[in-house]
Amino acid sequence: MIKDFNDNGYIIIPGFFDIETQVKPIQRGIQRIIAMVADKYGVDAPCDTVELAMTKGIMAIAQSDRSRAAEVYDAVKQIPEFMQLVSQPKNADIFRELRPQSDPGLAAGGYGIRMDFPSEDKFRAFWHQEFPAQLRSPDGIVFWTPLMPVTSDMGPVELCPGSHKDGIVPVVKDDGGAGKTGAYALRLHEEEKRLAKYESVAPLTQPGDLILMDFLTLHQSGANRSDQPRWSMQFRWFNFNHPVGRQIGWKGAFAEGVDFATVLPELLA
Ligand SMILES: O=C(O)CCC(=O)C(=O)O
Ligand SMILES: [Fe+2]
Repeated sequence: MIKDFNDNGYIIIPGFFDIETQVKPIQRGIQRIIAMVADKYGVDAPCDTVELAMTKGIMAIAQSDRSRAAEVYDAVKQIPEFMQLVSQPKNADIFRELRPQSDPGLAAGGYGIRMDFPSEDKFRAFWHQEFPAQLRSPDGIVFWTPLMPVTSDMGPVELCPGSHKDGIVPVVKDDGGAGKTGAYALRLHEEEKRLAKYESVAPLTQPGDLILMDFLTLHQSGANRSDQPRWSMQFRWFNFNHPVGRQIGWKGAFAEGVDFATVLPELLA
């Protein structure tokens, strides 16, 4: 797996997290928050089971008023069991295995729970590398794991195997005509030309499965064309013991209100 990670810039570890003790408590927390938000706004949202709340329930809230779904989005990342999964010692262990001699750090503000709604493009992440969007250190690793089974019509995350080997790619700012802001408004410099060099994969994953991605691997959000949100958790670990990390004082980017271009202007094409 270490070799695969180094060759391809990503690996998938099936069943890395325990469903009963790690995933279900988060799902139940999400169910409770969805029920509370529905109740607050008087939305008739089915929430009797985790499954209902995370499909029809959240859809009913979003359809009543999209900003109410944003309230759920901001709340769910504060579920204690989510923070426990993000910071569990096993994550540091695997980081150290993939980055020998590293001193692992956990990126502040670099963790969250995505709800990718059907046919919504504003929050879709176009092809990108994690480093400009998150900074901290270039040898960071994205941890990505679904909260509901991901099917192909839900637009699984897409990656370009091997693309990390070409190093840091400069970016340009572009809101995609969709009012995108922050990290969502970055595009790769000469995107088409760069992407043409690679194959892409769109792995299907189940709760418990973990995708680990190098901070330099090109990836993007797929397009959700199903009738329910794609739910996933992501968080980032990085290496304190990296010269560029030390140079920039392990600064973060958008997640802490910092424009990466003020930290590393050379990242802007
Ligand atoms: O899940 C997605 O759509 C995008 C995820 C992503 O870019 C990340 O986790 O870094
Ligand atoms: Fe990303």
